[in-house]
Amino acid sequence: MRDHETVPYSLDALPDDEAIARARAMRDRLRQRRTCRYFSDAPVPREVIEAAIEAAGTAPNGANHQPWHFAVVESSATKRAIREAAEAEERRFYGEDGDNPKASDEWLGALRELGTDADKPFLETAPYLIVVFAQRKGGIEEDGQTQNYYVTESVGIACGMLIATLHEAGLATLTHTPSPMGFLREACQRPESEKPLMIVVVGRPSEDATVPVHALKKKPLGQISSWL
Ligand code: IYR
Repeated sequence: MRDHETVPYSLDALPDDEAIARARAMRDRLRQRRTCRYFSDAPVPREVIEAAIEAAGTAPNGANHQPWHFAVVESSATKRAIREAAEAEERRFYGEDGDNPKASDEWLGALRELGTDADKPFLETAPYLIVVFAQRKGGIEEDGQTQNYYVTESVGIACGMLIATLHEAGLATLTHTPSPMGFLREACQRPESEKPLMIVVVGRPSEDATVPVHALKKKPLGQISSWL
């Protein structure tokens, strides 16, 4: 290895049975997570959101440039503006604007089991929208110039850690990806060099919240893994 500054790294070694039990416990908690489309307006402590973003900010990423920005939207006016712009895009996607849908028949067919449509009331109801931006450039100093690497992969992993932490805190989330979503840059006052990646809607499920049965079908271990 080339010369570079280091500090020691160690982890407490766990007995095998404890390691297995912890991995299974984490798996079982994550199995409870659902993508939620029905939110209450019950408030959520800001500190939970802050800690979850800090957790996301520990994600492995290209050259440790940490190419992400999390814009937390709590203002009703901004939430309304995002809802209106997102619904306009979604009406075109689903063909609810009177034109042919932008989505293919196959795509619309795949969504049928989820029951989604262009209506996105949760964008106004939920207490927080975390709009996640990917920084194509900037480096660790956010100088707007330095090249970033593996940006989508890095920000994707960070989003996973964000969602897992929010779930651990007893909150419901929805990853929402209106397409195209360039409007989020203006709504969140972010620079041209940043690419909006997704909106993570955060809050408590409404009392009458449901999830589609389709979402409960998880591929078994034998299907999602192979051992070589
Ligand atoms: N963005 C649209 C469509 C949509 C697409 C996929 I793939 C989903 O898993 C869910 C929805 C919408 O939010 O309705």
